[in-house]
Order: sequence, then C-alpha cells, then structure tokens
Amino acid sequence: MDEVVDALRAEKRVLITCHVKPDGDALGCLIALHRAMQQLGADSVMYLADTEAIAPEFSWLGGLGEAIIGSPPDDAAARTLVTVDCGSAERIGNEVLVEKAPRTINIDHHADNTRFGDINLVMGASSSTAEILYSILNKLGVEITTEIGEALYTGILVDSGRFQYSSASAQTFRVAAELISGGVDHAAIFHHVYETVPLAKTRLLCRLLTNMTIACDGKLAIGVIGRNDFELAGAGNGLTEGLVDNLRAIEGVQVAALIYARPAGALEPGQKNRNEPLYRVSLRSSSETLDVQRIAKAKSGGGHRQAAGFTAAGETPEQIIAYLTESVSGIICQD
Ligand SMILES: [Mn+2]
Repeated sequence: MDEVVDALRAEKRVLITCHVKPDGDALGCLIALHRAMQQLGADSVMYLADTEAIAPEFSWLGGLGEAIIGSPPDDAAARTLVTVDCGSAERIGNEVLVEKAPRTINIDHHADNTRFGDINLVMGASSSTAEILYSILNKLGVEITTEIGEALYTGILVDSGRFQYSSASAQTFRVAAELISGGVDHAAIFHHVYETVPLAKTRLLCRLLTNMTIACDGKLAIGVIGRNDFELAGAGNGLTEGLVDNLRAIEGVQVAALIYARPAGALEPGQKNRNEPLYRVSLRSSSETLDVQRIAKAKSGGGHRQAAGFTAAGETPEQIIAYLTESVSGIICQD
C-alpha cells in the first residue's frame, strides 16, 4: 500500500479506468480517485472503454459526466494508467492500454487478479476496492469531500452485498461509519441504488417466478425468460442483471439458473442463422463445493465456481432445463 501511496503522490498525469460493465464499486472508485488526484494537483482523466457503460442506478454519481467513454484520449500513452476494481488487462475492455502505458498501477480486491500492473495492490479479503481506496486516500491526506464519500460508500454498499456478504468485515463497517460521520447520506444512496428498479424489470421478475421450474428435490431452481416475456413486460434486454439472485435466495436452493432469450436480429457467435433460438444461461451456486463453472465449461462457457454462464444456440429451453437438471443432480449427489 505504501508503494501505491508514494507512486500516486508523485504522479502528475494519470488515466484512471475500471472494468467493462462497471458496477458501483468500479464507478465509485473511478470518481473518488479522479477527484483525489485533482486535489493533489495532478492532471487526471477518467476513461471507460465500455460504451454501454453506466447503469441507471449509478448514473446519479457526481462527476461521472467527465469520463471519456469509448476511444481513449490521444495522450493515453503519456499517462500513468491506474486501474481500479479490474481483475485483468482484458477486463478493461481495451487491453492495449496496459501495453502502451508507461506505467500501470493496479488497485483491486479480486483474489484472482492477474497482477498485470507494474505496481499491484490486490487485497482479496477486502469487501470492495472502495474500502482499499479509502485507506489510500487517507494516507495521501486527501479531503474526503461529499462527492468522494458518496462514491466510496456506493462501492462498499454494492460489493459487500449491502453489508451482508462474509467479506463485510468490522473494518468495512468502520469505513462506512466514518463516511457517514463525514456527511454521506446513506439512506439516499440506498434509495438511488436499490429502490429505482424499472417497473418493466419487476414485471419480468414476476413472469420468471410464476413459470420457474424446481428440480433436484428443491435444490435446483430454473427460471426462463423468452422473447415473448420481454415483450409482454415491456423490458429491454439489459434488464436481466441480478434476476437470478431471486432464485438463489429460495430456501433449500443450492443452484439457481436463469435461461433468457437473446433478441432476434444480430447473428451471434454459435448461431447458424438469425432465426435459430439463442439463450444465455446464468448459473449461481450457494457454496464453493458446488462448482457450476464445470457445467458452463461443458457448453463452452466460463466463469467462477459459484457464478458462471454459457450460451446455447439451437436448443429449446426444455432441452437446456434437461441438461441442467442432469448436470446439477450429478454434482449434488457427489456432495
Ligand atoms: Mn469490486
């Protein structure tokens, strides 16, 4: 940490970035570090490679409008690259940046971080990158303004699962308490992030729960969202994020799967023609011992042991359900 603090204190020109599909931790750290570097007198630029970047529940965060989205700035190669909450160079969405950067500082809490930076601060036990960044900013003597405080609090809130995951430690609560003492309106942030669910997404959830399949003696829950469900709910395709967690939360469920249709139109990898059915499958398991990554890998997908996914082209939901039921009963039996 001291090495990162010294390096940041000496930096005059930085390019700060995070991972694609940025969540509250990634975006919160982006803004907090950007403002901190400005306070220290550095020339700082925020950059997001992902053009679909900012989810509505985080768009209220102050300062995000200053981020460069899509193509990196022309002088990127003359700036020290600082990545926050980003587990690998690929996850930036523009990995050439790391090759071009004169120096890369990598600040993260993903235990499987590939250590792609010249300086790497990876604290796998931390609830969030925001929790790590709070310590860094304090050591730098940066004033935690309301904007910085709100950004860091959002990161901690989201990545600690609203302080409910086991990664939420006493230190996590201490940092949150200090941010609240400093003037962060935690109730307002909770409202912005969790109580602004689009009605269409709630309707989509309703359809999925009504039609879900329970298998393997109640240990496997599978939800299906077809193209007609998207239409009837009035929902766009970006609204499936997090829906699978509603299945995982059911008592006794050890593996949850969400099967959802991709829109007709663009030809996607694995699809023979545009009219062939195409489903994405998201898998979640309740414990490290139930490895759903294997189930995804057998279908050319990937992910982690407890969260994985794959794409199924040319298969009906019924066929996918049959595959999942067979694979999951296999791993549950070994338990
Ligand atoms: Mn994170």
